[in-house]
Amino acid sequence: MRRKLAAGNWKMNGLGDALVELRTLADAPAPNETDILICPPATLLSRAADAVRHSAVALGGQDCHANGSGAHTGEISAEMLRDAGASAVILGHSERREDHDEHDEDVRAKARAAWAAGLTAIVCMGESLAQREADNTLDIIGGQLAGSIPDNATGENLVVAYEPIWAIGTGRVPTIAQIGEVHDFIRARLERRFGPGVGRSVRLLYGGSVKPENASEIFSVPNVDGALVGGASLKSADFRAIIDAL
Ligand code: G2H
Repeated sequence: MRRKLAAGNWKMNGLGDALVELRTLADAPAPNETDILICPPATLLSRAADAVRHSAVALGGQDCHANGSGAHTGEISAEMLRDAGASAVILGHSERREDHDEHDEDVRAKARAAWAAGLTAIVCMGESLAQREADNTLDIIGGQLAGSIPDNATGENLVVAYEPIWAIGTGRVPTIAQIGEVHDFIRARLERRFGPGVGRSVRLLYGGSVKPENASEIFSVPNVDGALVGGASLKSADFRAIIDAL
């Protein structure tokens, strides 16, 4: 039985006063069957760790370097994230793939680094609008799955997030049938590659314009085990409503 996961990706949002929202989230009673994760900007991670101490809210990073340490000015290692209080890290988000020219092999190397540091890798993938309109969605997802995820995945160290690029921050959401088709495909590919035990235990998140208003419908789709939420995770009331819809 897979536990539900509500993950918030604050992206490049949040100064110190954003911790008020985090404390509000952490102070409210959490549903037993749902894991809650917030990925704030790295500058807030240590203070966020204080804010969520003794609560059900876990923390994650938004990216990490593939190396453990060294001369990489401006970069953050997986071990540093762990040291600052993270238990997970988002990898291969389309904004990283597009803005920083990250490719599947980069994401795969980062996932290895995350695992070496004891972090769960939340590996993101998704097609562009042009790729969907050309009917290439499953080929694209299949390639990203094969290329971005290292061997030795388990239900504990890996979460896969399906985020169609055209749905991110746009308010456009795929149909239930479209989400279901991709999530079923990802599940089948994971089972084929890692075996049924691991393949069925990896949690699959949907991401892209998840809001309190559409969360219940999205969560009704089989093989959707939760959400990776951007904009709507910045306000604790909105994020709480999404958690409650799971
Ligand atoms: C997709 C998502 C969070 P939003 O990037 O990863 O953002 O919910 O704002 O579309």
